[in-house]
Formats: sequence, structure tokens, C-alpha cells
Amino acid sequence: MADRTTDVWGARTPYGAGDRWPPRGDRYLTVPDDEVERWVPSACVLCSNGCGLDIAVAGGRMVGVRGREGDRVNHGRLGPKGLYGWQANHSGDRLTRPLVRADGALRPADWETAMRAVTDRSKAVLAAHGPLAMAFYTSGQLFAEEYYAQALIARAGIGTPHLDGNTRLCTATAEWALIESFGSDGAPGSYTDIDVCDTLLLVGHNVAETQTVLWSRMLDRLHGPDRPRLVVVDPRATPTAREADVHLALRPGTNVALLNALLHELIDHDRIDRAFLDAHTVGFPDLAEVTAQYPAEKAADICGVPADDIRAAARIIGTGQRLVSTVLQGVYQSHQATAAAVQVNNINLVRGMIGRPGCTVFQMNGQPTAENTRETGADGTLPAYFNWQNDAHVQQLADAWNVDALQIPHWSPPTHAMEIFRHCENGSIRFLWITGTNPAVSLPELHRIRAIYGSDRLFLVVSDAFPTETTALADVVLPAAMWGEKTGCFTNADRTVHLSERAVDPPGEARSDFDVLLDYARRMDLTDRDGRPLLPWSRPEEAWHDFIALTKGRPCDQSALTYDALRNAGGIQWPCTDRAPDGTERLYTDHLFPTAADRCEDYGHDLTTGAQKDADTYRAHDPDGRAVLKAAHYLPPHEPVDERYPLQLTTGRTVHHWHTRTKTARSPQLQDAAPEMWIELHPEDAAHAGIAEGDLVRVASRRGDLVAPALLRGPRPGVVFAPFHYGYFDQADPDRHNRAANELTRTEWDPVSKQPVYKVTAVRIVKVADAAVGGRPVVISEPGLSAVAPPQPPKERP
Ligand SMILES: Nc1nc2c(c(=O)[nH]1)N[C@H]1C(S)=C(S)[C@@H](COP(=O)(O)OP(=O)(O)OC[C@H]3O[C@@H](n4cnc5c(=O)[nH]c(N)nc54)[C@H](O)[C@@H]3O)O[C@H]1N2
Ligand SMILES: Nc1nc2c(c(=O)[nH]1)N[C@H]1C(S)=C(S)[C@@H](COP(=O)(O)OP(=O)(O)OC[C@H]3O[C@@H](n4cnc5c(=O)[nH]c(N)nc54)[C@H](O)[C@@H]3O)O[C@H]1N2
Ligand code: SF4
Ligand SMILES: [Mo]
Repeated sequence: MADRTTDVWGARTPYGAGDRWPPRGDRYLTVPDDEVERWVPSACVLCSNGCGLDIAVAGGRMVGVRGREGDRVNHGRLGPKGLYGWQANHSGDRLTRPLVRADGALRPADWETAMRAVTDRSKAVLAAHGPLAMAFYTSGQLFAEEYYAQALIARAGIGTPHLDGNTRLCTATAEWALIESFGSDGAPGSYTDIDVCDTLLLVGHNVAETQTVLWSRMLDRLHGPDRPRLVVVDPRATPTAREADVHLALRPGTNVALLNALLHELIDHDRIDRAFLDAHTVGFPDLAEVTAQYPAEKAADICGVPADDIRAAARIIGTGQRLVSTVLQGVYQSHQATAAAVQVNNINLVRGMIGRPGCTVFQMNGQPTAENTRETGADGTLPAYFNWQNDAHVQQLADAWNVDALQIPHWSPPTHAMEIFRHCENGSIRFLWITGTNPAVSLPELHRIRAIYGSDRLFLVVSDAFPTETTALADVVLPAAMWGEKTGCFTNADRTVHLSERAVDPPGEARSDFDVLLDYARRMDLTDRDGRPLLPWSRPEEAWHDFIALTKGRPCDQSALTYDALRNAGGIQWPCTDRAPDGTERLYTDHLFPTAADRCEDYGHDLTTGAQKDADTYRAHDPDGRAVLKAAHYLPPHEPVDERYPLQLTTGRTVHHWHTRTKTARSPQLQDAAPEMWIELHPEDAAHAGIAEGDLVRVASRRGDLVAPALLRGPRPGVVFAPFHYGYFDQADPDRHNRAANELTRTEWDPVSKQPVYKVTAVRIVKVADAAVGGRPVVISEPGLSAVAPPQPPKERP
């Protein structure tokens, strides 16, 4: 098979509207076919697409993967990370024993010693400071059963509101945009909508690099007989944007102004579905009034894009009959995140384009299992989309768990991650357990994070599969079994649930997070009202069984989604009930939304201030099944550019790496494709600063700086782009902190979703050295473009 690091999307298989996306079987094996002993069904955990795959096993080791052609998500395809990323499991530096800090250094210990250290400290902190001193920070990359165990431990066992996931950095805004508009989380659409749409609107979503198989599906339509029209909103000329009919390269942080102008154009030209609006929504008059204040010229001024392009985009959106919109980090991590994401919902709603084939909005997920963090209540909501302000919901949860309702904290919303770290900083939280995330690289303002985690007052437990920048700061490190070494379920961005079966044993003494959490609950003696174990399970399947029972009757009903059903069918989309045992393709086909006061997941917020609505106010204007149109005015970003910091930094991803590179730096093909940090500048800004391609450049913000070679392309003038993948674990001097993008970002979050702002930071640049002198060779991670000065010799592949 072709090298998928350069041939990222593989061969085109064009298809027309309403045809089935042709299958294409992608595979990568490190042994001859006939040496494979078993194929174990799973799905890829290297993005939210959740492509169905089988893991090849020989001699007790993984030896390859193949996409499943019958899988509804990928029809056999796999992208670069899916094909090559699994090799990290076998890297020689996996954590294989627990580590416990003694005399300032982390030293190997047995599980008994490590777990005793964790539980002794938990009990001591609980006795001295109570449950509010205990916190848990989890992931979007574990399995549903593991999150559900964490939710039970924290919310019912310990009784602390301080449990959140790194999903806060990722898709908290997706979750809240869905709740604000439709009353509940849950992606309304299906990937099959892409097969029939005639218009695609991608807002802040570089799908070509971040969900390569989904982009293959879109590309096959775009290169097929009746090409949908494509509008892309992104400050950079990404591979996605280069396929667009209209690319709106707006200034970072101005999404609301642009989206308001698009809405205004739609309303002004009467390209709206009045009958749908009257029957199925509330709030239209206010939306019309607010957006009327955003004529194309005004938005053009704010966003720095031609007014004619805005009008052209609105014409495309307003004349198509089947609109699929997608939203991701260019919105969620930008200024006014939830306000902007909701305006994309509004575009689909005013067009009446939801709940029908080809008509939907994807408030996209990023991490493979983020949806499960949300559904199980491990992320700052209650499980099963229960509403923390609704006493009947809390009682239902307490009954299911057989605990007193008062044991489940619900006097205020569950604590969001950024607030958890603030409490650690000021000392009210004394115990923090981090699982499956590497915040010492991924959180904003890293010098602050290092200081918080490094503080003696905080007892830090970190569960990971590798040594990371975060495990280096821990008091106890627990070695985790990874994907392929444990069993569990997870749900992708179009509600498709896959069961991922254990294929091989974990290395050394590594254990699944699930087993470790059960052990913790047992040692902590966490019990229900009758003194029975709160987590009465020994296998993930039992936890799953309890979780799906809890969802019965809720919008995310999965009550018929058993392991057996998943084994038989492969991927199944929820809701999956006795009445719909094969799953449900799209939500809201009856245009009845879960906004009724008794049903909704939250009463919602003011999009600008973040003020929480209470039950009485909500009930007084109960939308009762109608979608809610919420308007918002544009506000300028909070850290504007000025003379000292004249450029805007935006950060994000590249196709070959996954986050903090714990996996992809250990996969030879992926690491070779993008071995080094770089920054991207517009040629005009570079010329202004006397910078040539490959020169070493210092990028500085008010909080820190980084040094990397410059690449002249990509962003619009005035914008600098830095990938956030490069931390310090594989650097010669891990204590030299000038490589990670998050040295520059700041501690600010969206008022509604509480998602940090990673995409708008004021910076300046200076040249440090000429390419010829100090500039390192840059291998940029973009398909089709090869090494910039000087070319690298080809590396041997294992
Ligand atoms: N290869 C790869 N794929 C991944 C991941 C990975 O690490 N590597 N991570 C996964 C995860 S967890 C996530 S969350 C997703 C993220 O997937 P994406 O959201 O597609 O990725 P990003 O690069 O973070 O941001 C998308 C785009 O937002 C643009 N942008 C920046 N500021 C603004 C703005 O103000 N407005 C607009 N409209 N656009 C702006 C950037 O130029 C960038 O191209 O990717 C998933 N897939
Ligand atoms: N500047 C900037 N910062 C960003 C972003 C950005 O666009 N710009 N994006 C944000 C987003 S969207 C995201 S999702 C985050 C991602 O940030 P992180 O979650 O910090 O990134 P990962 O590298 O995926 O970290 C996951 C960790 O879990 C470990 N792990 C893998 N499998 C398992 C398992 O089964 N059990 C356990 N216990 N551990 C496991 C991995 O080895 C790894 O260390 O970064 C955020 N930070
Ligand atoms: S698109 Fe995402 S889920 Fe599919 S193979 Fe690539 S990384 Fe894996
Ligand atoms: Mo993410």
C-alpha cells in the first residue's frame, strides 16, 4: 500500500448524491499476511471519527491493522494515524511499574505500595479537609466504562464536584452549543448526511488534517458527479480551505461577526424557512434584530475579509437544499466560543435544515471517546444528560446509584477544569488524580501549570502509559494499559458506538484504568446506602450494563446497546432501544427537541455573560420541544494586538501528530514525517521582520516564548500559527521550556462552555539566527510538500 504519510487521503473513489460511499480496504502489516494469528475487532482511537478496524495479532503482539469495509464510519479506510499509530503500544519506554516519589525522586514500587500511598493520602485529605479538597482530571481517550467508574467514585463515593475531563479543552463548546440550542447534548446528524448534502459549511475545522477519513468522504463527494458547494471559514489556507468554493480567511477571534453577517444575509434575502421557524423554534425576532446590525460591510471590516465573499458564501448557503455544517476548534478555542458555535446551529435552523437526510450541523468532537466523557458525567455534567438543577433528575440518579441525593453535589454546577486548577493553586484542593491526559503540555500558560503541579501542598497522582511532562511532576505514577490491551466501548462524533476488545496483554505490570479505579473504590470502602460496594463490578461489561440502564428514557438512550449487540453488528448509533435495536441514524427527525423543562440537560446561559438561567425563569418561557435561537453581539478579543505584541498567534494541529505526541512520536513513520517544531508566518510579516524561510525565530507573548524555524506560508497576514504538539519529553534538555506553544497562551475561558482560548494570543516575533547558521531543517507536516531547506536523507522504515 502507498505510504499514507504522504498520500494522506489515498485514492479517490468518487460518488454522487445518494449513492453509497464505495468501500476501500486500507491495511498496514509488519509481518506477512499468513503470519497473522487473529484479527481482533476494535476502532481507531486517534480522533473522534472512530474508524472501525481490526487489530492483527501474532505471537502475543500487535502486528498491524486493517480497516473494516463493512463499518458504517470508514467503509474500510484508515488515515496515517490509524495505520501507523498503534506501534507506540510496543515502544520500549512504556511505563511498566508504578512509581512513587521518595526523597524528591520517582522510584519503582509495587502496586500494593503505590495504591496504599494513593489511598492513605486520599483518606488523610478527606479527614482533614473534606471532599472539596479532592479532585479528578480525566480524559477524552479512555473507555466509557472507565469514565462511568470515575463519575461514580467522585460524584457518589467521595461526593466532590471537582471532576472534569480534558474534554473541557476540546469539545466542551460542542456540548454546550448543542445544549443551548437543542436542550441536550448529542450530535443530531449522521455521516450519511455527507453522502446526500449539496452544501458544506466548515467553520474553524481543518478536517483534511484532523479527521482524514471523514475528509476522504467529503473529497469523494467533491470530486464526484454532483459536487456539493463548499464554504470554509479559517484564517489559514489549510488543505481543507484550498478545496473551497469560498474561503473566508477571517481574523482569528471574529467568528461571531462573520456568522452574524451570514445570518443577516440569509434573513435579508428571505432565504429562510418561515414555516419551520414558526412551528419548531423560539427566539427568531431577537436573532433577526441582532443580526440586522451586521451588514456584510461591517463584518468585512471586523473580520478582514471582502464583503463580496461574505455575500457569495451566504448565497451558497442560502440557495442549497441540503446543508451540512461542521464546527470545531477554530470556534471552540477561539474568542466567544459558544456564542459563535450557536450561530452555526442558527444557520441550519433558519434554513430549516436539521433532522432530514443531508441536513444537519456537526458540533464536532475531537478526541475518540470525548462523547463518553460527556455521557457518563465525567466532564462537568451529570451522567445520562441529567440536569444538575432539576431535583427530579438528581433523585433519579441517586435512586439508580442507591445513594442519598444529598451525597451527589448539586448546589452549583460541577467544577470545570480551569477552576479545579485554580483551587489547586490556592490550596483548597490537596489531592488531584490525572488520568489519560498530559496537561503539562496541553493546558494554557505552562509556567503556571508547572508551578501548580509541582507544589508540595498538592498530592498529584498521574495514570499514563508513558513517561510524560506531567508524570515527571507526580507523587505517584500508575502505569496504564492502553487501547488494544483492555476492553471497552466508545462513541464517535456521529453517535456510532464501537466495542474495542483486548487484543494483547499490557506490558509489565501495567493495568487498565478500569481495574485501578475498582481497586481504589474497594480500598476506599466506597459503598451505597445499604453498605454494598458502590462499584459492584469486576469486568467492564458489568459497568457498561449499569450505564446503559441509566440512559433508559434519556435523549442518549442506549438501553439495548449490549456488548453482544455490538459484537454482532460492529458500530451502532444511539439511541438504541428495544424499539430501535439497530440504532438510530439521525436525531430530531420529528423536529421535537429535548428542550422541555422536565427533559432538558440544562436551563442554559446568556451567551455573552455566561449567566446561568434558573428553573423558574426557564419554566416561565418553556420552549417545550422547540429549538432555541440565541443571538449574540460580537465583542473584540480580550488580548488585542498592540505595538509591543503586534501579531496574533493561533495554535492547532498537523496531520501526522496526535496532541502531545506520546503516541505519534513513537510511531516511526509519523515522527519522521514531522520530527521538529516549526512556526508559520505570512511572507509579508516575515519580510517586515527580516525573516527568511527556515530562519530560527523567537515568538514571545506576555507569558513566555518559544524558538522554532519559520515556514513562510499558510496564515493570513498578521497571524502566526504554531502546532501545539511539541513538548519536552524528547528534547535533549527537558528543562529548557521554549518549544511548546502553550508557553505563550493565557488563562482565559469562554463564559458558557468554560473552554480555554487557545486560538487568539497577542505575540511578537524576532529573528534569532539565519537558516544557514542556526536554523534547523524543517520537515513540514503537510501532504504533498516535502522538506524545506536542506532536504533530509530518506530514513529507513522498520
Ligand atoms: N492529526 C491530528 N488530528 C486530530 C488531532 C490531532 O492532534 N492531530 N486531535 C483531535 C482533536 S482532540 C481535536 S479537538 C480535533 C481538532 O480539529 P480542528 O479543529 O480541525 O484542528 P485545529 O488545528 O485545532 O483548528 C482548526 C482550525 O481553526 C483555525 N482557526 C484558528 N483561529 C480561528 C478563528 O478564530 N476562527 C476560525 N473560523 N478558525 C480559526 C486554524 O487555522 C485551524 O486550521 O482534531 C482531532 N484530530
Ligand atoms: N495551544 C493549544 N493547546 C491545546 C489545543 C490546541 O489546539 N492548542 N487543543 C486542546 C485539545 S482540543 C485537546 S483534546 C488537548 C489534548 O491534550 P492531552 O490530553 O494532554 O494530550 P494527549 O497527548 O492526547 O494526552 C493523553 C495522555 O494519555 C495517555 N494515555 C493514552 N491512553 C491511555 C489510557 O488508556 N490510559 C491512561 N491512563 N493514559 C493513556 C497518553 O500517553 C498521553 O500522555 O490539548 C488541548 N490543548
Ligand atoms: S480518521 Fe481518525 S479514527 Fe479514522 S483512522 Fe484517522 S485518526 Fe483514526
Ligand atoms: Mo480535542
